[in-house]
Amino acid sequence: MVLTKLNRRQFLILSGGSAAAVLLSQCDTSRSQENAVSSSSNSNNSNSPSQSVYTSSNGLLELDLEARLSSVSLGSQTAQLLTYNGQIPAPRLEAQPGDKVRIRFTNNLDEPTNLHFHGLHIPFTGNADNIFLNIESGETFTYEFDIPTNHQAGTFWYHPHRHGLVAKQLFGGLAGLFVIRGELDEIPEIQAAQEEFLVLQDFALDESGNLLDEAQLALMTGREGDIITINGQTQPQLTIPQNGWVRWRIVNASPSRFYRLSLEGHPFNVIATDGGAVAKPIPQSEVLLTPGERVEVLVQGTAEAKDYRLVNLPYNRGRMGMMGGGRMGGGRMGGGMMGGGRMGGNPSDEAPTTLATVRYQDAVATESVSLPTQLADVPELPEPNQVRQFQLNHGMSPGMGMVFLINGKPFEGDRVDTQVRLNTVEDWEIVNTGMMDHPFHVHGNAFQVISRNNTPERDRAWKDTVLVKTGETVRIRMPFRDYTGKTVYHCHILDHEDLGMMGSLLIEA
Ligand SMILES: [Cu+2]
Repeated sequence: MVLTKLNRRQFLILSGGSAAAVLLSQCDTSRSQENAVSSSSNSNNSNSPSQSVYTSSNGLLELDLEARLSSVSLGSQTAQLLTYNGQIPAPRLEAQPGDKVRIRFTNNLDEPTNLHFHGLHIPFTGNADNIFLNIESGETFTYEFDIPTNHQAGTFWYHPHRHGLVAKQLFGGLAGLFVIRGELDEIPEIQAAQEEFLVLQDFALDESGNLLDEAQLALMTGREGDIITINGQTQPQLTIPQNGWVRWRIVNASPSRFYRLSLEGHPFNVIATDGGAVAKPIPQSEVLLTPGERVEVLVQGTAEAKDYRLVNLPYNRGRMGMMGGGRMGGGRMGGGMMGGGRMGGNPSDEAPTTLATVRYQDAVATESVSLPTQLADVPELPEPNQVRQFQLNHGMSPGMGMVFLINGKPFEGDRVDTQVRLNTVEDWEIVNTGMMDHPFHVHGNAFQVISRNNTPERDRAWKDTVLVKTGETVRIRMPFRDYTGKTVYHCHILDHEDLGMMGSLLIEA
């Protein structure tokens, strides 16, 4: 088996007899190559579905993608989940700057949906990253767009974004990686590292493996499930080359759950955030990943060779009280609308949980590996043309119950909330006056965090989702480049988005 530099140790197998073979038999000659990837790190769970990878070839990434209910092995259970092409997580898509992407998407769910390409700088109108599209059950729609020739390399992802159904569909399992290859991947030290993708998802199932009904979930807090998976597996075993480096490319694909990740005995070296590379590696003992965020870290395998736990540390992101009162005594409101326990909605603030076990494997010669010193030029943005403020809060609405608001208003698709000019730079102050943390996400253009509560941000980085804690003001600086039209910004606790915490952004020439 010949292994490429970028996915050494990932054995490429053309799957026979599966859906992949059916897809390949229908394809024209220009179709992108699809490979089923069976990583040795998945050895803990041999009956999990194979994850496929679609890679562009000759400038074209082309595939069929079908959203449907599928029977999937999840931990010790067989689960009925919402999938793209029957896979949890969905197929990984890989393209390069300048490529054309064509996705023939079929909605075989029993309700409308669409696709959002989270973090990609592509048009947000027409048949590109257009979250206003409504693809009805049974319909097929062809997405087609070009990746700009100057697009950042990075870890992006795709998921449904049909307003009102986003949290439900993501929590059903609909999420996959969209990787743009580029300069970061060419740095020799990074090429030498073992590359792994970690898609973090959580699920809530009944005893028969069916998704829990929404009535059983804590929607106000943001739904969380007690089954946490990495690449569709519960507590998988991951590997690090002894004396070498592993590059973990992590996405939080959960609708509400925060992950505060720490690996016993091993610091993380952050090399990329949502929008691609940072200037140089940033050592951190832990990484907080809120819904929608991505991070890339390098980890060195030079500790004692034994098993280490990748843990999710406690985090209190706040929770809703009975009638929306404030937080009490520096802690959180106890209980919340749905009570505690399994469906209490926020178990992640209680105790560390083990997400995976990490083991050393395949010793690498020590002298051949090192941490890269310089990764990318992250330019300082010019002073803003305009400063705006966005207040995140919640309230009661007659007939609607609890609603989540931006600047006092719940989302309405026909309204334009924020109008900006193309080729300008703006500072947005995101003010959280509510009692829960809200990760704020903007579609279409990446931004840089300038300050949090007036404390300047230490490291310059491209982001598209930023945590705004309760009581906090986060200032972001954003250039509006290349594309005009209407898109959105919203809280990435997707129940909050579905319950109104979204605004529309019109970019005009
Ligand atoms: Cu929120």
